[in-house]
This record gives sequence, structure tokens and C-alpha cells, in this order.
Amino acid sequence: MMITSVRLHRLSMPLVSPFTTSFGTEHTREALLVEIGAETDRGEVTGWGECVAMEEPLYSPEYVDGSIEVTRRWLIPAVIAAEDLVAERVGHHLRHVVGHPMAKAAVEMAVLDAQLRAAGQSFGDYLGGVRRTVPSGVSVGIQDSIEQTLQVVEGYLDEGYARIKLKIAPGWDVEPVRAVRHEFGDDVLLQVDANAAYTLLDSPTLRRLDDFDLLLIEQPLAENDLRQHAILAGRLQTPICLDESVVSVVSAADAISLGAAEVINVKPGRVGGYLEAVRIHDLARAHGIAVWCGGMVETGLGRSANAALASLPGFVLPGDISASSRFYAEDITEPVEMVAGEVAVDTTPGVGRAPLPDLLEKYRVSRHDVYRR
Ligand code: OSB
Ligand code: MG
Repeated sequence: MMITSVRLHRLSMPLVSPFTTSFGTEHTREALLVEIGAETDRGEVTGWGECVAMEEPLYSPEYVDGSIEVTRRWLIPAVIAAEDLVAERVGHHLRHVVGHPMAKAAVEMAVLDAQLRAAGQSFGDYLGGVRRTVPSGVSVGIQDSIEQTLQVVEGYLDEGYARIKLKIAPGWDVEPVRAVRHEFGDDVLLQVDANAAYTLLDSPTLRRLDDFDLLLIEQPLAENDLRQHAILAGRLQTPICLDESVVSVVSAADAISLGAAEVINVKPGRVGGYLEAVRIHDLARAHGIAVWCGGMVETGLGRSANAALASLPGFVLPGDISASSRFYAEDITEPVEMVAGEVAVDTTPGVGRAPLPDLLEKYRVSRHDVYRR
């Protein structure tokens, strides 16, 4: 294909309620979308990508304004210069730029969306999906009180969510987990996410979580603490799942061989794109390591693409793939729905959803026309 135009859209979307993790509280999602116009041998198409960088570099080094800059100055020029552009080579064309996996992932996603729209193939089919629906888990932020936590969890369980993930932090761990287990019983699929807030010195506290039959504990230690995660794994019964630490298939291979991860949270943005995400899925599956699809408070665009990824056979645990309504009163695409604990995988060509023009304009705070042929 030949790229004929590139536009970046920076959005500010209000959240239905504040989302608090060990690294901060968000009131809005500062989303970044990449729109690519392309000429293909089957005509003109538009492809959309979503960059999952957050407003501030607190979860990972990337942040929205930096992603706009690196995309505009280095990533787009590199793909424009490529001859015979195909999605499978975007990663290759961008390999000289160090880091910035979320920005690269968004560019690759937009090219892949355009390519699949031209080919008439859905994201799920292309990636190798084997399910029409995927189980829908919900990530529950840190609340002001145990009482409020129980109320919020009850609401999600009543809606039908298949799995609950509680965000934890030092001082907010054993008690909320105990309360949720006690209130809702042993059948609820329950897990926790520390977002790197603990150290190995906290292992006595973390070991107390073994009493609550959790599916896993996600990223207890810092991003670079692979060796320490392996030591912690020897001290806990609860399986350790890595999120922040797995930034590529190489770091997934390191984590698996060190015994630092019994489970991996695969987030396409964090690892540089959907294609690298599939490579991590394949590697983990070959090692008997479970994976599940993480979330980054995506709009309907990324949310739908994540559901497609989660339909691959190695995604054996419910993902952080909730309905649009979990975060947004109004999404910028047709909303993603959750029915009886499942989200349907879109089957129309490409990602299967695109921003609705009126809503894109309503929530857009800036537009950057990066390229026009
Ligand atoms: O650690 O999984 C995480 C949101 C933003 C940044 C990091 C994380 C999260 C979530 C939300 O837990 C997952 C979702 O989109 O539902
Ligand atoms: Mg996480």
C-alpha cells in the first residue's frame, strides 16, 4: 500500500468515575488516535490505530505529548519512506527508533487496519482467533473505603462481569481482598494488580494474600526486577503475573526462563503492537504459560482490537476487556457491549469499528495533520 495521509487526533474523554491505581488517579482518558489514508490495489482505505500512552509517564516511560512528537517526527517519516509497505514490516521499518512501543504499536495498528479493510478480513481472523466471544473481566480501582469497594464490586458482579481485578498498593491489599472474598464467596474469579508498588521486602505481606485463592498477583515489583520476581515466586503460592516487565517477546522469554512469570498480561501497546503480542502468545503457549489480554482504558477502537487478540487459543484467562460503559458514558465508536460476561469479537473487515465523526470532534482537543501526499 501507499500512505497518502496521516493525521493524529488527541482526545480528552471523561471517565464515569475516577480510576485510582498505585501510581495515580485519572479523571479523563487522554487518548491518541492515528488515522492513516492509504491507496491499495483494492482502492482507497482509511486505517485507525490507538496509542495507549497515558497523559503522564507513571505506568511506563511514554506519555501522550511525547508519543505525538515521536510519531510525527520519526515514526511516520520512516513508514512513508518504505517501499511496498505492509503491516508485517512496520516493526522492521521502525526498529532504529529506540523504545516508544506504544507509539509504534499505534502506527502498526493503523496500517494493519487499512490493510485488512482492503483485504476484507477481520482483525480476529487475521491474528488467528478461534472464539466468537471472549470472557470479560473488570479492573476495579482503589476506592476510599472497604464499604465502597464492596459496593462497586457488587455492581460489576450484578452486571455479569466474569472476573474481578482489584488494584492494590501498600496499605490497601489484604483487607480489601479479604472483604471481597468474604462478601462474594469463593466462586468469584478474583485477582489483584499492584502496578509495581512493592519490593521484595514486602513478601511477608504479599504472602498473606495466599489465603484468598487469587488467580494471580499482577506486577508486584518494579519493571526491572525480573530476578526479584523469580525469588518472590518461590515465596508465594499465588501465581505471579507480569505486566509492566514484559515489554517485548525478548523480555517475555527472559521472564519465563527465569521463573519470574507463571502468567503474562499481554498488552499490545506495551509490547509494540498486535504482531509482537501474538509472538508473546505463541512463546508463552509453547512454555505452558497462561496469557490474558490487558487493557489500557482504551476507546472502542482499541477495546475491539483487544477482544480480537483475546480470541487466540492461548488466552485462557479473562482479559481486562470490559464494556465501553465501564469507563465511558459515551465512547467515540459504537460502544463495546458486555453480555452475560462476554464481549463479542468483531467480524467485519479490519478492527471493525472506527471513530464516529461527530464524537471524534466532540472529544478532540487537538488535531495534527502530519502528512499529505
Ligand atoms: O496495570 O493493567 C494495568 C489501566 C491503565 C494502566 C495500567 C493498567 C490499567 C488497568 C485498566 O488495570 C485495565 C482496563 O483497561 O480495563
Ligand atoms: Mg497491570
